[in-house]
Amino acid sequence: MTDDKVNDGGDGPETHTQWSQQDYHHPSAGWGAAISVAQVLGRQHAVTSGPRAMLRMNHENGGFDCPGCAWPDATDGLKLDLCENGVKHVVWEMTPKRAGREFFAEHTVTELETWTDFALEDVGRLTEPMVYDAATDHYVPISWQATFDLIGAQLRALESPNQASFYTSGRLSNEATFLYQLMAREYGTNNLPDCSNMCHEASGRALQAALGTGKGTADLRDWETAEAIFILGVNAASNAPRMLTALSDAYRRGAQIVHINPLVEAAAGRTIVPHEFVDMALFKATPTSTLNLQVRVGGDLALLRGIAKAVLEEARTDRKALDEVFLERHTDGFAAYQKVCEDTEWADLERQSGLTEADIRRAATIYSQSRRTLVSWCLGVTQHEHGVDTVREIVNLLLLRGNLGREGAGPSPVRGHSNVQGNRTCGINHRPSPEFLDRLATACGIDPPREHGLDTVRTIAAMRDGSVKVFVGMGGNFALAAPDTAATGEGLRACELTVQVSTKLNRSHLVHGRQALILPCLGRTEADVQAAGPQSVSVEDSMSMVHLSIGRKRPASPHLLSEPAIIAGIAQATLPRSQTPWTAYVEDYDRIRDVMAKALDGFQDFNRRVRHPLGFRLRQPARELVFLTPSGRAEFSTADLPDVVPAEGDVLILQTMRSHDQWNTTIYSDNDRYRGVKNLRTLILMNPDDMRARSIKQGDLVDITATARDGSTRVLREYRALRYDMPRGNSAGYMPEMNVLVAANDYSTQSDQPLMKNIRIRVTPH
Ligand SMILES: Nc1nc2c(c(=O)[nH]1)N[C@H]1C(S)=C(S)[C@@H](COP(=O)(O)OP(=O)(O)OC[C@H]3O[C@@H](n4cnc5c(=O)[nH]c(N)nc54)[C@H](O)[C@@H]3O)O[C@H]1N2
Ligand SMILES: Nc1nc2c(c(=O)[nH]1)N[C@H]1C(S)=C(S)[C@@H](COP(=O)(O)OP(=O)(O)OC[C@H]3O[C@@H](n4cnc5c(=O)[nH]c(N)nc54)[C@H](O)[C@@H]3O)O[C@H]1N2
Ligand SMILES: [Mo]
Repeated sequence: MTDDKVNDGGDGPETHTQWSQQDYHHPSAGWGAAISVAQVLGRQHAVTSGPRAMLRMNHENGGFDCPGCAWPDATDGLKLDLCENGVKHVVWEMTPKRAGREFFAEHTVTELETWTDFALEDVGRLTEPMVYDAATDHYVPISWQATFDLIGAQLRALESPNQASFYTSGRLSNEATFLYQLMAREYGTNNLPDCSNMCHEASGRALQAALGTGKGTADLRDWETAEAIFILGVNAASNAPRMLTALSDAYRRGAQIVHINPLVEAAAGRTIVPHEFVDMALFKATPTSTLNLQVRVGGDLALLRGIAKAVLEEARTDRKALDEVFLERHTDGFAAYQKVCEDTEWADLERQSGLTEADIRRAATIYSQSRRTLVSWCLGVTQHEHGVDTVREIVNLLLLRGNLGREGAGPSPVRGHSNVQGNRTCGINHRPSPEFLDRLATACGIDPPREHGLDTVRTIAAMRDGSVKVFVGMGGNFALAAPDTAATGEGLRACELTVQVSTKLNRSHLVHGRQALILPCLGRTEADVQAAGPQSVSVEDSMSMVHLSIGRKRPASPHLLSEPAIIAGIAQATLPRSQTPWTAYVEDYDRIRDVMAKALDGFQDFNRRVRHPLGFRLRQPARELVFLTPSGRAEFSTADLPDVVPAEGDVLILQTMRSHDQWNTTIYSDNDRYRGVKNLRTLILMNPDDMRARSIKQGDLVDITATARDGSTRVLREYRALRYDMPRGNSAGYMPEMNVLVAANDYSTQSDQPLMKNIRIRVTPH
């Protein structure tokens, strides 16, 4: 890469140190993590404030919720259950560095475009609102009131509210979320795309169809009592590190732990749990796996169906292989599913899963010997064309043995952002149900639009064709996180106005509309003081626990506003005749919670219940065997087995994933410790035989050409090919850099999720 190249994004810090790759033999977490934490604290000059903040994180009373992943807090509420990546995440927000007005005066936007994404965020926290000045190509300071007036004028001038789109990244609190969707709907649009559209849309739709609730049913206690745990398509050691604690506990009590992943990730090895100080001191590691199955990318449905087929075969001689009472009482469509399994040939299951019949049967034996089975999954399952079908197959398999509605069992998706699940619960949904809208209308006295709005991929298309003219990003980094970096950039640049509510400088501030605003907000760790005093907010974790989060740190700048205050400011400027008490809501968030209690199912008595030490759990009807489906039962599905093996021999399937040292588009370093890689992100991991077949040697520079469904091609040049243990025909590399290769139109017809784990590529020597 040459220095003057305009960055299309994602890069970590510039480094002149030689890259390297070695096998990783150490346990996950443990001392490697501790050392890495120390380095991060040092780099961000947070050696004393960092550890003090950690002690307040995830604490049952008066702490703030870790803004990292959505894994729930320990059920006893007492363990100091921290993880390396949560610490990195918090420290990143608490940096003493600042991106103030002097910084913006020194650098034009054109110059900043050449910076790496690491360098952009590393400038530090944003301190005051800024507006883009086209005459000088600089961002210049602007007052808060002027930003609201500008946005209000622009939104009021649109011909239709549907010409604006309001994106959410899953960082927003429940209270901010509720106000945000209220503002959008009172204004008149359901254009509420969110990061979930790229993440767990498939899970939500599949669980909704099968069980009548779009969420997992298992909680942490179930993780503590399961006899078998299947984990599909999650890199837990990096992305949900606190799962390691659950896995090592499970191993010690003799549970079976099956990892299903094309790569043998660190969580499929052994771990040293960080809060177990004795183990840390003695370097005592606990295994976190009993079986690893290296499925072909996209081959999970075939594997799951193979397990079901084997269990059904077993049931011919052993009636206890199935839970017949459960099937009879609680399910619909079993006979059709049984037939589909019987009709699918082992040869097809082997070819599509990339596994042998013997391996599949091994997993089936574990499944049928366990009385309590839990299945967990993340993006390896969802970011495919057939993501919905695969999640439904997970449910099919669970139903066969009644693994639902009882302890130690059930579906348990690992969600992404710390409050992405809460955002959906509180109304971020471009396809709201009529019941939701009716209740909102009554509780808030508004007349919300009924037609469905735009999601992420449709917002990109609408910005490009000019039908969306205003983009508001409530958190996140849309320019980089969304598919097809070039197309997304084209869309954002075509907008009349782009507004980004952010904590740090990022690519989405540089890829902007004709007018552009940066609105800096408080972070989760910071004190939010309003007229009624210090405010707390609530969040919902992956397992439906809703609890309070309260920041105590002095805000990064006195000019920051909270997200609710920013939303209220925009709403008042946009809706001058609004009857919604925006000011009163911001003065005291209890008032927001009071209206949420009326508008949202399951939130009655919200203010009181959320103040319980560990919060409260949202009711999961499916957990109680109440299925809000058309049949009133849990529904089996009978999807066709998808063909995931490319017909052309030279095509590889590329999956894009996170390194250990990044948080989505925030990149902390160029290392990926558990995969043994140092100082390199522009890489593609390949099977050694696939490299040999293309005359590519370890570390060679290659070009990667992706071919979209419409035949169009996208290229990334000068990536380094590295050997990695994975099925032939597969390859892997990092998001967000590789979003350049994901065609904007290549999204699942089932979930509308971009195919970020299923890109057809050809790799050639550079
Ligand atoms: N530290 C940290 N934590 C995070 C994040 C972060 O960036 N950094 N991001 C958060 C967010 S928003 C999310 S959504 C989650 C993401 O959490 P993950 O889903 O773990 O994210 P990825 O890094 O995309 O990893 C995908 C995993 O699926 C595997 N995989 C790929 N294709 C397939 C397939 O076809 N089948 C199977 N079985 N496996 C496959 C990959 O090898 C990899 O292990 O993590 C959250 N937590
Ligand atoms: N190729 C490929 N692309 C992917 C994925 C993939 O696996 N492969 N994964 C997809 C997934 S699962 C997701 S969730 C998306 C992530 O998409 P996003 O959520 O849009 O992206 P993030 O990188 O998490 O956003 C980081 C920015 O959030 C801002 N921020 C941080 N904290 C706060 C806060 O408290 N408030 C506000 N307002 N802003 C804050 C900071 O300015 C920071 O720059 O990416 C998707 N993109
Ligand atoms: Mo995500």
